[in-house]
Amino acid sequence: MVLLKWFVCQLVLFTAFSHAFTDYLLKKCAQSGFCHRNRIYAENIARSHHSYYKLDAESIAHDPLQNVLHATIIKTIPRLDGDDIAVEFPFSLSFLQDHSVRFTIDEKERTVTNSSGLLISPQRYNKTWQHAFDKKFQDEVNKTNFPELHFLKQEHTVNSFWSKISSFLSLSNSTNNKVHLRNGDVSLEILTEPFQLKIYWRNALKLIVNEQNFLNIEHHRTKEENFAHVLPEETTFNMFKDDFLYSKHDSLPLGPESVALDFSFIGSTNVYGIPEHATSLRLMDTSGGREPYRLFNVDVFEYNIGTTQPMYGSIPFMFSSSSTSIFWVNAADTWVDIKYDTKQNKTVTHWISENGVVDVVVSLGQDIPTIIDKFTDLTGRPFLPPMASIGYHQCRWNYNDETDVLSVDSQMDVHRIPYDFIWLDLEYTNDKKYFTWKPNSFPNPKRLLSKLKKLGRNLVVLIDPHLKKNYEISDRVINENVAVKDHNGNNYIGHCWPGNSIWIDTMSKYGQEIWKSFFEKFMDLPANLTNLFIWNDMNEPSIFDGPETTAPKDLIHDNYIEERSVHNIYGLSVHEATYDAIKSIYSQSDKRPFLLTRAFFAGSQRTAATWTGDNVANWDYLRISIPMVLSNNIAGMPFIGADIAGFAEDPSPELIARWYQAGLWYPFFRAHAHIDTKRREPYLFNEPLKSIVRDTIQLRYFLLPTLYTMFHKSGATGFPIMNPMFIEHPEFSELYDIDNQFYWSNSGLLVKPVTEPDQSETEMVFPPGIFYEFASLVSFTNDGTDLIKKNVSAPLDKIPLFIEGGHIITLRDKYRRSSMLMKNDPYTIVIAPDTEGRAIGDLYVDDGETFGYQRGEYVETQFVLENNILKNVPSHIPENLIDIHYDTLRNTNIEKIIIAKNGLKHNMTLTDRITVKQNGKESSFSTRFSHENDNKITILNASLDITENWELVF
Ligand code: NBV
Repeated sequence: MVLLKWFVCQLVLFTAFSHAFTDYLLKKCAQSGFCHRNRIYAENIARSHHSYYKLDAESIAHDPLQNVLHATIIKTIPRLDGDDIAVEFPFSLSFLQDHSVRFTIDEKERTVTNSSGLLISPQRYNKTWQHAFDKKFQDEVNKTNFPELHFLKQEHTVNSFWSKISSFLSLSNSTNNKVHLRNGDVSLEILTEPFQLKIYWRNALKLIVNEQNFLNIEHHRTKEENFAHVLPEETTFNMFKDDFLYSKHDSLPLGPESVALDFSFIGSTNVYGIPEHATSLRLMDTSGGREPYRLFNVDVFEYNIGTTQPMYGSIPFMFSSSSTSIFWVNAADTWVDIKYDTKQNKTVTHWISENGVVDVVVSLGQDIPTIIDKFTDLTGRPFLPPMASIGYHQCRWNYNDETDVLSVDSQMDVHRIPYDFIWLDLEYTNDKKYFTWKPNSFPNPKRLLSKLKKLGRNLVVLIDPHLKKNYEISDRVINENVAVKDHNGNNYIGHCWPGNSIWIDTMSKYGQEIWKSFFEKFMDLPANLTNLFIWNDMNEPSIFDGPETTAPKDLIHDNYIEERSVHNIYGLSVHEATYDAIKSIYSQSDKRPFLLTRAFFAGSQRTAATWTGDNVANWDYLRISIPMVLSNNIAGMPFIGADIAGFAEDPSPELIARWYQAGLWYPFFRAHAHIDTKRREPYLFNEPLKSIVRDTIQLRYFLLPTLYTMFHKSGATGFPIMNPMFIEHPEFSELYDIDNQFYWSNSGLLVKPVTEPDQSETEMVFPPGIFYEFASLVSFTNDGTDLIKKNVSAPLDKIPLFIEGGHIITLRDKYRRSSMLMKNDPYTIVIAPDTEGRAIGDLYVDDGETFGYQRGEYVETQFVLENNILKNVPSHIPENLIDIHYDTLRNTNIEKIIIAKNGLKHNMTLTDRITVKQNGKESSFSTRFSHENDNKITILNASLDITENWELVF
């Protein structure tokens, strides 16, 4: 019996971990030289209270041309003989146009003495910003290392001592070791000894830089000199070697190079951001021996949940609930420690990167959307995806051949399941050689594309940056000398899907051109075929025989740059080069590209969507997908989803239903499955599952006008699409760690997907106000001033979904096979008044596929309900409306109006005529309406054009 119990226990344990990622492949902080050294340094400094870094007050100067304050930070290494070593670090500080503060700390020219054979640049890499910042900043600053962007005007000068920098800064009370600067609502103190920055917003202290004195820059020294260059608080662990089993061949040509700094967020014990991690939305405290969060792009098949381990993408952007953010502009391997200090109401964070420079942008504002707005202004707005790409994507590893694809295509129609994109994974290639098609399975890709095109459907194929050795494409890469090199300068050869492979170096301009030329040939299609798009997988890069599943850090990129310095932006460079290629190939038709990338960095949102990688078909992964998608949404990269219903393993029918119901809210809505799983296209399911999934996908399609409007909003301001509760209601601190319930942008749609088995109801939390159950518009009111919790019904065929009073949303609610076929459909609006009888809603419409919107070819309008009058207030109508209307925008009429009666101030009674005021004239139309229940009135035959001003009097 005991033995049996033991056996069962082992079995349970084994199955529990059988699909976990093999942890031991990845370093823990204690196994990573620079992470461990900095943690130890921080621990010792916290005890010794020493500081070795001061800013030389005499060195402060203002560069009027660049509008940058320059100074020198000096690190002094004490020596017993009194002959202290002083190392100089140039410091710069500037204000961006939006009043964000940017500062950098570099190391003065590094001369490498034993340069024999050194193939890499010894200077610290300081160009990450060029990849992360939006192009509009690039052009302005190409001439300088550290861009000035835009600067403040002189306000007033108080202290003449500092007049040399006063032409752009307003200074007050400056003393020898303290400089005060003011710029709009932001003010700043530079403390010189020890070096520290204090940053205020409207006179409230928000952030202290180097409060803990964790600033540490491992300056250049040789192995021989090292002894004299180490501070008493430092350890020399793995400074010149790496003894981690999988990376022990790292040649570490420049020895220790790390940069580290602490930031204390004042007045907040909630911090968010730094995706990608499979953890809660509110970041965890990592003190007390826990692992720091790590940002290092790696391939983590069946990743572990609840850990701070690195994943496929990295966005080094973090903000606090007190609306203060930091963007750590560094693409090297990075670890972040977080310690919440509830006593002092602050959060101490410690950022550690393996090399590069300190380059930080601090933004402050009145609320979190402002902070995200600033971040996406700097790093670029999320691209406006083609309308079709926010529909449903059907993917699988693999659809085997043309017949298979076309049969999925037609079966979806037979079963009335709309979809827009079908995907071809790895196996469509000829022997895993990208830019080729398997000849017997896909003999005629053009034929396939033109068949899909008939219903407006699209095909995505996978193209990865690893290229099989010895074929036309890889040969060209080698001949053109644009392959990534090993540390000896030879073309690096690693193992990936095709066997021995080389990697395209898209960090090189010429490499990008060569990459583009491959697409030009591969996508050489008739002009009317513009429905082929690309998926860049494995671009962390994933390397099977590489350390930690990725590239050796001593590989060499263009310009003698080590992989170590640019690791987290390599994936970005791959997908940007791919995007540019597709854009130029489709330039004739002006089509917007769609592109999916697995690896990402800050700035990836400009050109690509992403997903949460290789999850598993179980409830834990469904649950974690929500905070993961939310985290990317608040970090400027909203176009993300998770594989539905789990990539690896076979999901149960219940899990499938619940995953689609959750996935419909992901901005990127794609089903995907591992090659070893059973087929699970939705039409294969038995009832009632098939109907549940079909209704869910159809609901997504009905909501497309609202979702597209959200994408537009996000493209203008970075506003999250899956939007955490605390962003909409920051006044309730209880919402700061809620990550299983969320809003859809600012539409008022409030959802709590069911992520547990066997549920017939679930508990939701509601702020004050009136809430309508979406399908029935049955309402309830929270008329208190606090949050309330309420159980809501959630049987398997129901999504707990409400619309908050005060909102109007727009639908196209007729079933069509694809989004393109909805273009001629009229709109339906749903009005959910607040307790005062008011409601408001935005609608953005363009052709859904071209860049025409950038030339003003779009309609933007707002519906406003007040005093029983519904107004349409267009804010943008294209000049050439008539021309484009029938051609691309198609139907702009509202046909159906659904009103939640209970929220109306005056009890509305429907007469059979409704008055419309338009162009100073009054008319009325007789209505056909359905009075479905006491809560809902549906006007069925309105004919109101969204491009015109009108008022509807109920
Ligand atoms: O190309 C095959 C898969 C793909 O289906 C998946 O979505 C990617 O995340 N790819 C990874 C490579 C291998 C996965 C085991």
